[in-house]
Amino acid sequence: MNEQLDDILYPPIEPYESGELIVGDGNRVYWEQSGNPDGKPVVFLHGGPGGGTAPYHRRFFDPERYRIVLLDQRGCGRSTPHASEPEADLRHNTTWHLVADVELLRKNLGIERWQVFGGSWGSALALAYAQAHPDAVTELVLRGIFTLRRHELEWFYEGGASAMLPDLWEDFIAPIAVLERSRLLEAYHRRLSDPDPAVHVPAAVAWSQWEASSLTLLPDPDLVDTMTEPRAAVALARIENHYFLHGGWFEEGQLLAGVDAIRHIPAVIVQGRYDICTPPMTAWDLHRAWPEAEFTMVPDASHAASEPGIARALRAATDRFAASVPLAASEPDADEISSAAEPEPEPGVDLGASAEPEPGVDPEASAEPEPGVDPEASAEADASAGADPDPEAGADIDPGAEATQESATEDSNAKTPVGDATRRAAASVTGASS
Ligand code: STX
Repeated sequence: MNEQLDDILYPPIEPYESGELIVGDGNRVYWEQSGNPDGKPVVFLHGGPGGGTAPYHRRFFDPERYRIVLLDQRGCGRSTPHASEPEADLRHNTTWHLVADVELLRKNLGIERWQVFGGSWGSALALAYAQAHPDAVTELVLRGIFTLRRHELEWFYEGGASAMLPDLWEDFIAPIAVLERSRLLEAYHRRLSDPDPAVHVPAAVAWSQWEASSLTLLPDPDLVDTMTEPRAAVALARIENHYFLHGGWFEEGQLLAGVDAIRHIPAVIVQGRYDICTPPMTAWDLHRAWPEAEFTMVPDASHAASEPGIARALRAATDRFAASVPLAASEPDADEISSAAEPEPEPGVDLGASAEPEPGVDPEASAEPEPGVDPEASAEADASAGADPDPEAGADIDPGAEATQESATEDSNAKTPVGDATRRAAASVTGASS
C-alpha cells in the first residue's frame, strides 16, 4: 500500500468481534466486525473470487459512523476448508452459495439492512446479492464492474488482453502446451485440479501473476508478491477458474438484465479508465442500464481499489452515504440517508451523476484520515453480481437450509468476542487484497 493511500483512507483499525459462520457442506466462513457497533451497517465483498479480505478493506469506511462487516468467501482467506488444500472440493462453492452465505451472515448478525460494497468479482457478487435480496440493501458501492459475460472472460483469459500486455501474456500461457492454448480456461482447469503440487502450483502462480500484473496502472511488485505466494495463488486460481468455467452460474447478461429489481437503490459505480482486467465497457453497459446510479470514470487508474483515484472516489461515496448518520446513533433510516446525501467533487470524470446535491451537509467534516501508518501492501478488487437465485442451483444446493440445520446441531454460529489470538491473527492477515 502506498503512502498516498494513507492520506485518502481512514486509519487502520482492528475488529471488535470475529467468528466463523457454519454455512453447510462442511464450510466455515470467517467474518469480522469493526468500527462502531451502533453504526450504519456495511458489508465488504472481496474480489477474485478467491481473493479474501485484507485489513485495509476496513479503511474505506468512517469507523465512527459505520459498523463494518468483512467476510472471506468460501474456500479462501481465513475460511475453511481452504481451496489450496488437497482435499478441497469446490462443488459447493458457487455464486448462489455465496449469496446465501451473505444473507445468512446478515441474519446472524441481527442486521436488518446494510450497504453492500464490492469491486471486481465483488461487484458481480454485490449485484447478484442485491438482485436476490433487494430489501436487504440500503445502498450499493460498486467498483471495476465485472459481470462474467462470455466476452469479458474471453478478453482476460483467452487472449484479448494480450494486445495490451503481450510480454506478461507470454508468461501466462507458458505452463500450457501449444496444442491446448485455444481453450485456456479448460487447459488451466486440468492443471489446477491436478493433486500434484508440482503441476498445480506453477499453474496457479502463473495465473495469479497474470492477474496481479493487470490490476494497477503502474507495476506494484508488493501486490504481485502477495498474490503469487503459493497458498494464496492456488486458492485464487482454483476458485476463479472454477467460477469462470461456469460463467458464474449466470445466464449470459443476467446481472445487467436484473438491474430493474434494484434501480431504486441508491448506488455509485466507480471505474478506472485503463482497467485491463475488467475493462470499462462493462461499467459503461451497467451505467446505460442503470442511469440513476452515479457513475464515475477515474481518468488515471486501472482496476485496484488501492489506486489513489479509485480509493478517493470510493471513500467519497461511503462518506456521502453516511453523512446523515448521527454519531453514536443506531441504524438510520435508509431513505433519509439517500435524500440527505450530497455528492462531493471527485477527481474522476463524472459522466452522469444523478444524486441530488443538497446544500449544507459537509461529508468531509467528520472524515479526516490520519496519515502515517502503512497497514498492508495490497491491491483490491471485489465485485458483485446479482440475479435470481439459480434455478439449477436451487434444488440440490439450498445452502440456507443446510446452514440452519448444521448450525442447529453444532451451535457454533454464535458470535464470539475477539480474543487476543484472534486479534493477532486478524492483524497479520496478508491474503491477496480485495
Ligand atoms: N478477477 C477480478 C477480481 O475480482 C477476474 C480480482 N482480481 N484479483 C483480485 O480480484 C484480488 C486482488 C482480490 C485477488
